[in-house]
Amino acid sequence: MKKAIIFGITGQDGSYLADLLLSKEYEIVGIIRRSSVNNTYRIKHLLDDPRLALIEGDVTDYVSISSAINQHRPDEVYNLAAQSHVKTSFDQPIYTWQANAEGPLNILEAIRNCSPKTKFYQASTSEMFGKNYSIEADRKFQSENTPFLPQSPYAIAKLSAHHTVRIYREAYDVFACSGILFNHESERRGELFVTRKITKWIADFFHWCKNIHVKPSEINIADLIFTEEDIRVPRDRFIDAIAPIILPKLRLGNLDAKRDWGHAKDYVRGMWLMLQQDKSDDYVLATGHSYSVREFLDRAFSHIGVSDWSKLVYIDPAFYRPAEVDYLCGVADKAKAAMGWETEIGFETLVEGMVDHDLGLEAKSLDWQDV
Ligand code: NDP
Ligand code: GDR
Repeated sequence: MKKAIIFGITGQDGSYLADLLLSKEYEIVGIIRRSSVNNTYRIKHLLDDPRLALIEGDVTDYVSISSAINQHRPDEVYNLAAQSHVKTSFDQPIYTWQANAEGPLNILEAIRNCSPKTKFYQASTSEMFGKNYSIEADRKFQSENTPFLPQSPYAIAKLSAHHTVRIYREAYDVFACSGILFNHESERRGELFVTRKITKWIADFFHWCKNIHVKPSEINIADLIFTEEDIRVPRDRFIDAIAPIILPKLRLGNLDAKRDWGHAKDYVRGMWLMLQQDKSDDYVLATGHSYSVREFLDRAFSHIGVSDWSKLVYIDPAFYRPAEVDYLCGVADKAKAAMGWETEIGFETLVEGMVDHDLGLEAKSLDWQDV
């Protein structure tokens, strides 16, 4: 039985990776941060599995990391731990550096010193490309050959870690891989990332409509009063309304940014595949398709029958970033050729699945009567 340590097991990717490794009969040690609230809800379905052990640790603390690696000497270590919110990194650049740049360095040093045969996966990111892209035959894209031009403290720290991985591979002969992963989402996505923020709000809106006895698909915008920041139901029209009369609008920032969005389940399979290769290397994982936040809104709202969402969204400057990444579209040809990796879950299925999940309709078709 192989043994793996997962840093960041309580996050979106960590939880899916744990599902995958357990399905492959691994023994897993998950490193979790002490927290005053329960931070294991994404892995609650795994907590009784005897093959999973959780121990406390923090990637900024070399002592806890090296002691875990020394004690378990795992076959594989996956570092998914990070301060992963790009906008937050502008407010907390120093902590972001400690977690995202020094954290992986701490883990690699512990591997080099205590368990040099352990294979290592680092969660690199398309954010490292920042403003840069390659162009061929009028197509704009990023691949392993596109130069990096990071646009945030988050991306700068991740780029440092990316180069650290390469140095440990070349200078110390550690089997270390970086996956340059483009955005991947799911029903387990953190609620402050734009996709989940949208699908959660749509579910709130759907239930709000239901409480005022109107289907979202049949809602007459003229029956609602819109102020800049919220939506109201006129009391004279919905005399029996039991819902809150006021619903705050969906507050978003830049709707024109384009992202290459896939499903996290596909991406954790790619992480695992990287560590099963004969040689360590870096790979882009992406779908090859790019959509704007606006297009994500179109798809998500149309799933509940709303075609014009413009009055339901409030553009709030607070959600703009001091520096933005405008366009991401990855080419994962190298991963496909070397490992046979490609995505199985497309954009529509991803978006509709997230909306259905937030509506409480997982695995059911969307039916007004059921909600
Ligand atoms: P999440 O934010 O969902 O999860 C991050 C995880 O890291 C959580 O388990 C969190 O713990 C843990 N963590 C944060 N700081 C520390 C620390 N100091 N010590 C130990 N653990 C810590 O991120 P995702 O699952 O979405 O992403 C996984 C990794 O992949 C991250 O490194 C991210 O930067 C990177 N990435 C993600 C992409 C995506 O689209 N999802 C794309 C490219 C890269 P807690 O639960 O306690 O907060
Ligand atoms: P990103 O994801 O920054 O790409 O990083 P996020 O969902 O935060 O933003 C995507 C785009 O949407 C725009 N946007 C908003 N974003 C948020 N969070 N909230 C809003 O209200 C909002 N309105 C518009 C953003 O400006 C941006 O252009 C994610 C993380 O998972 C990183 O850890 C990972 O490395 C990259 O993906 C690849």
